[in-house]
Amino acid sequence: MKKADVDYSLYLVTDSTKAILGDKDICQVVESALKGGVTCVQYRDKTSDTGVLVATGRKLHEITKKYNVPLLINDRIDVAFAVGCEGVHIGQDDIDLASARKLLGPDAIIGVTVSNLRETEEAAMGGADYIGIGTVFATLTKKNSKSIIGVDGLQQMLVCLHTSKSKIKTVCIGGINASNVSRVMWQSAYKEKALDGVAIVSAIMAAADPEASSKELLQLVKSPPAFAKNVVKPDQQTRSAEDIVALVPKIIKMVDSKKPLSHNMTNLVVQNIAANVALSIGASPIMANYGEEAKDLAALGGALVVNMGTVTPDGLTNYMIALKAYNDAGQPVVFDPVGAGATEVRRSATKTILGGGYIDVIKGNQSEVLTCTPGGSHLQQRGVDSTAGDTDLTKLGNVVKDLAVMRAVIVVMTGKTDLVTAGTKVFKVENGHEYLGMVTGTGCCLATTISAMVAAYPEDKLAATIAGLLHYEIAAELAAERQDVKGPGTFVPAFLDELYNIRKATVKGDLVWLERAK
Ligand code: 3NM
Ligand code: MG
Repeated sequence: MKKADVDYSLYLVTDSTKAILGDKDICQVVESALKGGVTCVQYRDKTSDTGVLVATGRKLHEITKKYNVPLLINDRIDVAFAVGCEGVHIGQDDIDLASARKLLGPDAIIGVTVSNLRETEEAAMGGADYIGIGTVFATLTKKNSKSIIGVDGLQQMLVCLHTSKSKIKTVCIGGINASNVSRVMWQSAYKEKALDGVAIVSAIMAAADPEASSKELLQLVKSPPAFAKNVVKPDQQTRSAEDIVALVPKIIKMVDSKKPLSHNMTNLVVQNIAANVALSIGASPIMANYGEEAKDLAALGGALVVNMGTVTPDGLTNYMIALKAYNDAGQPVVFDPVGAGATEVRRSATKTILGGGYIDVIKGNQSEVLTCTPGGSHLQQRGVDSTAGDTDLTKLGNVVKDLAVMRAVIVVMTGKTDLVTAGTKVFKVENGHEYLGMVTGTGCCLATTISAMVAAYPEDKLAATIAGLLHYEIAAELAAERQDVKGPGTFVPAFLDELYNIRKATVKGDLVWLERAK
């Protein structure tokens, strides 16, 4: 077996503890996992005597050889040498990479555990064959994890390897199981260096049927998740603004005819107005903050809005359940990180939401969006309405582009000029009215509007997002200009009227309103 041919797709790491292996025989479990399609095995036993390690290692090697799968030994070069297996896996506290290589020779497979950029670079430069990146999610299997890096951290390390043009193979580890594996693989592959596979302990070693679990996991590693079907395509990103504006009437009509569900998990302050906005644009609103309802609602073909307006621990749990339900159903999710940078609780919740599922559209003001960028979690925002104050649109454009690429999302950064991007081109929208900033919940209702558009026209979420923005902001202009509107109070009902009027006019083919798009 040549090292270059090793397939890391489904990498089993064994565990001999009572809590995971139980009373089962390790060799039988590994053999059934191999039958199920495991492509690489690491024998990891932190407690047994050396004699047991060597004896078990030899038995395991007889088995893995039958399946033409490499066997690596955790920590122990001497055991790997005695067993005569294909290599070792070493952590940061074990023997150093250079010495391991010297002892085992150039043909041995040597893998290294990394949890930050420095360790990643060192392992890649030092000639490791692969790295195990972790800990992705908190896991009971390894309670002494140095850091939980999330999908975020994983993405950053892959970007780093991509930049340095490294050929090193990569797997991730920690809390990977059937419920998240296909999402993690997909979210770690967009544009940048892709993950080669996943390393798994308990989801196979503790499974009732390791063969069936391995089969399922391998299938999930290789197949894109449901939400990936309608990701914005490269040619949709490079269109002209005019091409997108030309699609707006069609999208608004789609909302009118399909009446998509807009499922809002939102704060008390805006529930009423968000529901009215949804009705005015022709969508069907439901305000449902209980996560357990999401599975049934997602099956109705609508979109979810996660609005972090009044985040609580319970609320966060509910968001995560709903996010998973919509991801599994392949239905779109709009994230409104209200006040994301205002408190430590919100910064942490933002990280949890972004790392715990796939978001189609992130919509926020400047400081909210900046808080969603890697490294953005340290930014301090004053309140929910404040902006970070940067007016350099080119610079901001690059920030939103990077965010869109890294997370494979559409980003809408609202402000005097709104920026919209899916990663390639930044579209600027200059519409809107200052009254929008004087009424509570108008940002939240924009997310509701966008959710209806992407639900009605999922094949082109970028155009749908821009359609939502134009419908919304031009309605605000038309309302503000009305004779009967004297200020923010009279603006609200007029705004609902104009949202409705734009829809009705568009359905009739009257597109005068759209001439205001700028
Ligand atoms: N190493 P499970 S996490 C062995 O972060 C190991 O380096 C980790 O177990 C690291 O698949 C981990 O059951 C345990 O979550 C992974
Ligand atoms: Mg170790």
